[in-house]
This record gives sequence, C-alpha cells and structure tokens, in this order.
Amino acid sequence: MRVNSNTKARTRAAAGLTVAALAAGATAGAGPATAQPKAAPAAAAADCSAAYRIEQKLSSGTTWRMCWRYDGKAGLVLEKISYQPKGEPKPIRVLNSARLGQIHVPYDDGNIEYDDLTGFDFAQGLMNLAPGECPGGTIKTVKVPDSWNEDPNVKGLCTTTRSRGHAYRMQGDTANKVFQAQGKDLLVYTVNQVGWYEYMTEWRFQDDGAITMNVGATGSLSWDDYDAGDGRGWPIGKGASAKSTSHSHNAFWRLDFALDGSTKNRVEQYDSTVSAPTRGQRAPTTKTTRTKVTKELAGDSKNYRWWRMVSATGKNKDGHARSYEIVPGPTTKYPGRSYTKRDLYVTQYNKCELFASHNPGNCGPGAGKSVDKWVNGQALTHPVVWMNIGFHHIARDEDQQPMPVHWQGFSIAPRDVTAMNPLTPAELGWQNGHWQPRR
Ligand SMILES: [Cu+2]
Repeated sequence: MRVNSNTKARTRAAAGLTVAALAAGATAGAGPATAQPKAAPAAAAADCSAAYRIEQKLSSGTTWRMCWRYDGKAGLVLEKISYQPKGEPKPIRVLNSARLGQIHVPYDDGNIEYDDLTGFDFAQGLMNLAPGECPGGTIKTVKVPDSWNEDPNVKGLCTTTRSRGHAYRMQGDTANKVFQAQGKDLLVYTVNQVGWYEYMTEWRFQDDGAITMNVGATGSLSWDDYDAGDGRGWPIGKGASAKSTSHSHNAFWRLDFALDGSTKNRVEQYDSTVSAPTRGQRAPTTKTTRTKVTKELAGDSKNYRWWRMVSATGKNKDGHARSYEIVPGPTTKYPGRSYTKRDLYVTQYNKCELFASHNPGNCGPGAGKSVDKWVNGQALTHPVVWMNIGFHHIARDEDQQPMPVHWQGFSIAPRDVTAMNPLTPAELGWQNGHWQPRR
C-alpha cells in the first residue's frame, strides 16, 4: 500500500491497481477541527456539528456558512452553502452541494488516460498542509475514509481569508470623497496528490456573493510520461533527448443548487446577436434573447452566451427573482471523449449520478457511466450543473522543478440576489434604480 504520501516512486499505474480495495460511496469522517470557537446563529445551528462547520464573517460584513465532508472518491464536498451580506436578515442558501465531478487526464500519444477521482485515488492522496500554506487561517483535520495509512487523519483542509483588491471605486462629479472598498474572500482548499501531480482544489467565496472554483495542478511532470516517441511532446532538459508527453486536464465540477433553500430552480440561456447598422441607424444593434431550458441540456460556451440558475421562490427587495449566473473560465475543450465534448451539462438530479465519467454507481439499466449519457430529455425540476473546463498542457522548461501551479476553473456570480451591490456603503444606499441627484 501507500508507504509515504510524499514518495515519488508511486506511479499512477501502481496506484491504480489498488483502487478496487476502496469502498465505493464512502462518506466522510473527520477528526475534531482545530478551533471553531464562533457561536453559530440559530439559523445555521442545525446544519452540521461544529467540527464540520465553516463560518466566516468577512470584514466587509458578508458572512458565508457551509458544512464540509470528505468523500472517499470526490475528496472535499461542501454542502448547505449560504451567503448573507450585511443588511440581509438571514442567510440566503445558494447550493446544496458543491464538489469536483472528475479530473480526466488523457495523454496526447494515446497510450494512457486517467480518471483521477474515480480510478487513481485522488481522495486517498490528501496531503498534510504545513502551517505556512494556510496563511492566517485554520487547518482542519480530515479523516480519510478507508485510509491506506495507519493514521487516517490528515491536517488537510485550510480555511482562510484573502484580499482581492478593489471591490469598487467611485468618485462622481459631485462627490467630495472617494468611495472605495477592498474585497475580501473566504478561501477553502485541499491538496491531493495523484501520481506525480498535486492538485489544489480551491473554493473562493467572495464578499460580493460570487463563488469561484479552481483546480490548480502542481507537483511534478509525470516522470513516467516522457518520450512519446512519435514526435509529439516538448523537449525538457538539455537538448531534445527527453520529451515530456503533452496531455490534457479536463476538470469537472458538480453543483447542486438550492437557491433560497429550494432545489426547484429554473435554468435560462441568454444569447445576443449583434447586427450592422441598417439605414437610419447610427450604430450596430444588439438583441438579447432568453431561452428557457426546461429539459436536460448539453451546452456549449459561445460568444455572447451565458446561463443562469433562477430561484423558484426567492425575490430580492426590488421584487426581482434571485439568480446565479454561470461564468465559464478559459477552457480548451477536449473532443476525444463523449463526456468532454460539451462545456456544460445540466441534468435532472439523481443521487447516483456523481462523477462526470467512470461513475462508480450503476444508475439503472442503460443509464451509462458518464454525464453526457444522463442528458436524455428529462424535465428539469431539480437541475444539477456540470461544468467542464479543460487545459491542454504542453510542458515547458519552467515546469520543473517543482511545476508552477496552473489553474483552471470558473465562477458563479449573483444576479439580483440583493437589490443593490451587497457592499454599498450606507451613504449611497438610496441610489437604487433611476435615482434623482440630491443637490
Ligand atoms: Cu499537466
């Protein structure tokens, strides 16, 4: 079994042989968290015990609350995520569950591809974090289910805060002062080793309500994947004697929304068309259309296209339905597998459908093992979002040693969750809508 989580002798192939020993669908356990002295408000008290609770009030007044657990294949799972900006009387639920859905790594020479979460022990590879890599934060102890190590407890979950620069700045014509705020984020992350790679799974909860999820790959280029022998790959080291085989990292996230506490969310797609000016028009025109997505969707990112998840029940103080917009990050879509061919999938919730490929559970006769197969025309009464963000990694000399982190991911951003900017200073609170200047 795994002798030393830091050894580089363990190859992906070797790790794969032992995966059958892992129990499927194991749920989390955890040792006591280091310190969680904050008293939780009544609204969140019942969600999970203190050891599994993450609650952070950021200095700008926004509070994020969630529960965490550790899954035997998916690794970190965040649940019951809610957002409460200042001025909101109670937490606003955003997600039931947020987690990775797969990391698929095919090599360009066609010799090998990895399903890191389901087949190559991503979750087992949870790494201990040194205090210095969770600056200003708390490192929680995670009990890895069915651990191969004598001690299943890993100091592996960091929660901390970080500044992100300007949240806004404004100095109007009549303003005799500058309104500015520095944005603050709650960060939640783990590091999981898979073969030669170490993946950082980072969740960023911003004080303006946005959530950004990223996977960062670092560690080392795979020692076992050099010299593709077919002219592909990039020379690494002196001359051209060793070529690192190029490959892709196709990361999937699975988001189970529960806006305002209800899973009956509605999905909308927006597309805009820009037309050249017709006679009599001074400038080009842009027309935006909304398409209601009522059945399961396999969608593609496109210029001028975006999606949002709309709350079935919740409205902001302006009477607008609360929603979260899906903001895809840069991606290189991998057309080599049926499940990597589309950027976004929206499936009707099924508790068995947990991984975008190589799904361990049997979800019924003919259900298939990957997310593309689950898009089969079902009505969306409880939509689950699967985002696919790919990165084609052509190694470079700078990738050694260690390999600098390369990031991939996306965001979800609030749209009409609050009636105004959740960070609006009190003095500007009256400037909502088509306001009249007060002189
Ligand atoms: Cu890579």
